[in-house]
Formats: sequence, structure tokens, C-alpha cells
Amino acid sequence: MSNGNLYLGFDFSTQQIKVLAIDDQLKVQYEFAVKFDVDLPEYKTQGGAHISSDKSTVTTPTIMWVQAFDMVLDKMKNSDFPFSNVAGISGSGQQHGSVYWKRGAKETLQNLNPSMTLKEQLKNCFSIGDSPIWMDSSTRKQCDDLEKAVGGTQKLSDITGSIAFERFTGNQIAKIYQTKSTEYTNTERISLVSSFAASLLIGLYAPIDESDGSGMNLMNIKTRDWSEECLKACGKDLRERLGSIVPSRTVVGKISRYYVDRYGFNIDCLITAFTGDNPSSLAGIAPKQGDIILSLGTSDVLFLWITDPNPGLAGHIFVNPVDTKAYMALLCFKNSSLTRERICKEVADGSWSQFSNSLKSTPMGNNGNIGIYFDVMEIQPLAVGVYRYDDKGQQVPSFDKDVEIRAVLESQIMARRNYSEMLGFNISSGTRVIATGGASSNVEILQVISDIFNCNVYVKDVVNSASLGAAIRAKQGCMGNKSKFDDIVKNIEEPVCVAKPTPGSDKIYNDMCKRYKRLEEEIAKNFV
Ligand code: ADP
Ligand code: XUL
Repeated sequence: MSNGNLYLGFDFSTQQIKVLAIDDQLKVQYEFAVKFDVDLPEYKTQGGAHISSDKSTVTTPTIMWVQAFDMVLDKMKNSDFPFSNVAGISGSGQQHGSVYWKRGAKETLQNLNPSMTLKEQLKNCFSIGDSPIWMDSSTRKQCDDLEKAVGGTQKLSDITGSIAFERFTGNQIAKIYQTKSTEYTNTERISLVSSFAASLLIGLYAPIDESDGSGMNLMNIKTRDWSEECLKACGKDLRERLGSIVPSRTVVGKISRYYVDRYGFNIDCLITAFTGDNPSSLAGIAPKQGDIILSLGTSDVLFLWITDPNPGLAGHIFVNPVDTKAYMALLCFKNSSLTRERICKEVADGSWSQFSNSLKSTPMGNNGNIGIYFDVMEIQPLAVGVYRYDDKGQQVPSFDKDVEIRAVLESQIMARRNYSEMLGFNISSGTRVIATGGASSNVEILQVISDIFNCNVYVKDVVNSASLGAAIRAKQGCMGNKSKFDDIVKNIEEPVCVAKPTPGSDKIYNDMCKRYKRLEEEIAKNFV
């Protein structure tokens, strides 16, 4: 146990609230969690959410988050957690979700009584009791309206970093404005899940940070202010309801007296703006400028640290949470591990070592064979189906087992590279790909990634990267504006290099990536 400073990182995620405490060396000292389905069964959530019968409307009771926050703090108290050692706190929240504070709630938030729980005091403070969350997909109409209002799909992406997505907050707010006008009129502040959680801690409405603010289809990612056109398209007097936007490393206040009196926090404990869980994960992995993070979990997610973004129709551009001048891009691919797993089952008896042996026994470029496997509708491109082409570009019904295995991996990784480049990422020989998640344990897969990206691949094992990132950002907040993120994380465990490009790989894959792109474009034409 440490007697020195501690920094807390909360993660308000879909299924639970997690918190971890790190010391000045960024070593994790404590961890606590409250799981919504298990610890708060009275709300009858499934995976932390209520899903409508047609599956399109997905919400979470706002007050459940408040009660879970009471519970996690009580758990810490019952474990004699040294609250007085906490110098700083930050956090992350599932992105896009929104909270609607009722007129008068500010007053309650400012005058919290330490002898009562937050839940008891805030139960009547929300004008909309059920917060829409990122899994919601009920706002197609509002998305279309927004794109039209600003002059088209690409125009919206140029302004906000993303085309209109159903889960993005502006579209969710527009739906509430249109369908629940009394409640909307009664709302004095709209928070994101992240800024809502920070508000609980400072006892005031916390501003939205630039990075999570980028996931709303409302913020201009260049000026980092609300876009007047987008605001106008989504609701009346929205600017006043959203409050200001601040750089992600801003200290938004000191901890509210409530926590000092009730739990023994230090009165000088600083709260740094909370951000989205994906930006926070970027901070937790602590990359260097120019790194690519490739998370190979259920879905493959790419995080890119970029300086010169090129927002398009695919992916999202967010403001970078740790480097105020930079950006991060996020790309999520649906046909990832589960598709690899299916092929592994079908042609390699479900054995990853057989899968790896096939990769070793086939040449880079797969003798010109390319297979595209979209078992489910892909996000980019919007397309579904399985397509195989031989070296002459002729479609063929099947491949040999070893060719099939190399084909699924090569096409997936070529897509990851192509879309990174399309978003403005410049892959150079010094670029590092940092792989995390389940499939990053497979060295042969990492070798293919190294060959296709033509750069070294590293692995880093970070559990809870979002809450770790939050705790690191809490320290960053305490170190003041002049401190550099790189200095703060300089002693953190470095990723380990596990694969280097095979000589000659660039020649093969530069051409093959272009060929793959053309094939993908052809296929996608059938789905417009
Ligand atoms: P999530 O965090 O999304 O639940 P994980 O990061 O735990 O997912 O990754 C799970 C995936 O990792 C599985 O779907 C599986 O396909 C893949 N995986 C696990 N081990 C290997 C391996 N040795 N080779 C390739 N893929 C693997
Ligand atoms: C990102 C997204 C999810 C949520 C949930 O755009 O919708 O990753 O942040 O954690």
C-alpha cells in the first residue's frame, strides 16, 4: 500500500462502474467495481441497458448510474480506502450517451447533504429518466435530417469528424426534442455520460471535453466549438443547454465538499475533465505520436494518433485526449475475430496452432489469391457476403485450406491499412503497430500485420485501459498545463516488439492493397 499520492480513474462503462487507483509511478494499487445487472438487479437491466422489443431503442436509467456511484464509493470506504491520499480524479464514460438535468437540478447538485446518499438527493433531478446510450439505433430520420441541414454527408464529416450515426448524441437530442418537447423544455443542462460523472464529483455542471464532444455530430473538430448549423438542426437553444467545451486536460474543479465530509477526500483533490472510454483507452495504452493501436478483441478496433485528419465517410475523427493539437481516429470492423474463428473451425479443426501453421506454410501475397469474408454486414464498406478471387482476378467458389486461412487474414489486415490511410494516417517505416486483445497472442497473425503495414508490431497487455487512462489523465491534470503526457508516462512499461517486416513485403503488399481496394469498391457498389 502506498502512503503517497493516489490518482483515481473511474470508468462509467455500459455494464459497470470501475475505478482504479494508481500511485505516482502509475502502478495500480486498488481496484473496485459495481456491476449493474448483478449488484443492482432491481433495475432489471441486461448488460447495463434496457432494450426495446424492436431492439432499436436502448436506454439506461440515469439514477442507476447515480446509485452505482454511491455503491462503489461505499465499497471503497468499507475497504478502508485512503481517500485523503487522492490528489486527483478523472474518468471515462461510454461514448455518445446523454443525461438530461431538470430545471433546478444545479441547485441540488451544489447543496449536497453528506448525511444522505446521492441517489436520495438526485432522484428527481432528471427530466428524462432513461438515458439514451451508444447501442441505440432509433434515430435514422434525425441522421438524415442533420446531413441534409448542413449540406450533405461529407460536409457533416468535414465539420464534425464523422458522418451522421444513430448513436451520436446530436441525433439522440434531436429525437428527444421532437418527441418529448415538454421534457426538453424542462431540461437545463445536457451532459454526456462522461461530463455527467464529473458533475457528480464537482457538485456543478462539468463542461464536455473536446475528445468526447467529438462523438456528438455537433462539434466542429477544427475550431473545437459547437457548430452553429448542427446545433440549429438538432434542438432549440441547444448551446445554452450543452454549456461550454474544454480541452480534455482541463481541471474542471475541486472535489465537492460532499465527498470530503462523507468519505474523507482531501479538500484540494482536483477533478480533470472526464472523457469518452475510447479516448481514455488511448491514454491508457500510452502510445507515442504516430503509433497505430490495433485492438484484436471481438471486433478489430483501430486507434490512430493523427495530426492532419482527413474525415471521410468511414470511421470517426476525435480530438486527441492527451495532445491538445492532435487528433485520434477510430475505426471499428465487425468482421474480425469471429470470422477468423469461423474459418479456423471450418478448415483448421478450431485449432489456432493449425491456423498459424497454414500462415507459415503460405507465401506473402498468397500467390495472388484474395478472399473477402463479410459474414455480417460490414461497417466499412457497407457490404456482406464471401468473395474469392484468383491471381487473374477471376471469382472462384473455394480455396484450398491453407490459402483460405491466409486469405481471411490478409484481406482483413489490408482493409485495416487502407482505411487508416484514407483517414489521413501516414504509415512510415518508423510507425509502430501496438496490438492488444485476444488475437494479439498469435505471433503468426502479428507477422502478417507487420508485413502488410510494413512496420514493427509490438504487444502490450493492458487490462482496463479506459480506467487506467483516466487515472493517468488525473495525474496529468494535477501536473498542470505545461506538463507533457510523454513525460508522465515515460516510466510505464514499454510495449515489446514481436514482429518485423519480412524483406520484400512492401513490394508485394503496396500493390496488393490497391488491388484489394478496387475489389472492395466493386463489391460495395451492390449495396448502395
Ligand atoms: P473481447 O475483449 O472483445 O471480449 P478478447 O480481447 O478477449 O475479446 O478477444 C477474444 C478473441 O480473441 C476471440 O474471439 C478469439 O477469436 C481471439 N483469439 C484468442 N486466442 C487466439 C489465438 N491464439 N489466435 C487467434 N485469435 C485468438
Ligand atoms: C464508440 C462506441 C462505443 C462506446 C461504448 O463510438 O460507440 O465504443 O464508447 O463503450
